[in-house]
Amino acid sequence: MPSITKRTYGSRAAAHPIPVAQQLLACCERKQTNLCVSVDVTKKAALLRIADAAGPYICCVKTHIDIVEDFDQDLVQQLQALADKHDFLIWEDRKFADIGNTVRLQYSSGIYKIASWSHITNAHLVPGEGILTGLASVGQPLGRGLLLLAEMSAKGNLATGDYTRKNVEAARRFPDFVMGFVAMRRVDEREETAGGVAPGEGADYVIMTPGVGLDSKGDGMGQQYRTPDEVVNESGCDIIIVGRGIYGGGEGSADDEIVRQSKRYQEAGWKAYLDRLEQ
Ligand code: 5BU
Repeated sequence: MPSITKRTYGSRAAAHPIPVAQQLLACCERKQTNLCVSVDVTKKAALLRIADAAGPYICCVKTHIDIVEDFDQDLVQQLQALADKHDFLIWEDRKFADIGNTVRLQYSSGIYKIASWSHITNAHLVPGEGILTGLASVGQPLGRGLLLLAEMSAKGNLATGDYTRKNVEAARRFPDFVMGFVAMRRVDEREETAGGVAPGEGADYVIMTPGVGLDSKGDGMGQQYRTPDEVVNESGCDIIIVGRGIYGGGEGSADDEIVRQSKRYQEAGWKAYLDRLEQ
């Protein structure tokens, strides 16, 4: 079997054990996009408008639902309708980081009921593997997938070295729920595991990568940007996550500018993927 970076999204979709990873990879193949738009805005109408404008060019919408000032269940329903209309998945970037019992409640309950609408969510391993048991108890029966935050994009972040390796090892113990990593490179490659052949080695993990920008190198608050080519072709990541590069950081970008930037990142991300397959 060729290494993951040499396989097409379509072939990986067909073989993947986690249904939501199959859906995501198949969507990439179908729409010829590895672009996830990160919609970090504080108004419901702006979130829906950006998701609708970017919709044809993306495989996933990433939300921070707790920053939306006028959140209601209708927002979730409208977002789900857009996901159906445009064929994309929804990822709530919740970054769970508590003990199993607490995250179980945070994931299923409260105002947001994240597990009821978000195909994908993510977690830090800081509390230990109980966080995975807690989240899996809610998400797995619903067919959801989890990303572990093995690395981060921000300058000086502490998700490095042994911590990153521990994330990969923990993922291998939850093969029906952990579908991949937020990471800056292919953290799951053999040489990155702690010696020898780990159980589950060879599993297919989707690497989703923030800190992507074509026009800027940072934001003055620690964010560090790389190009789609650096992320997908040079570093072997699978999905590029772009926020302010698409909607300009405000809520007021015109729809045609959102469309223009979404197309631009889609084309750059897809070209990087084709170049990676060819090399
Ligand atoms: P930007 O506007 O493209 O910089 O937005 C990046 C998004 O990705 C934003 O929602 C962050 O919360 C998210 N992010 C990140 O930037 N870096 C990380 O390491 C992780 C998430 Br994890």
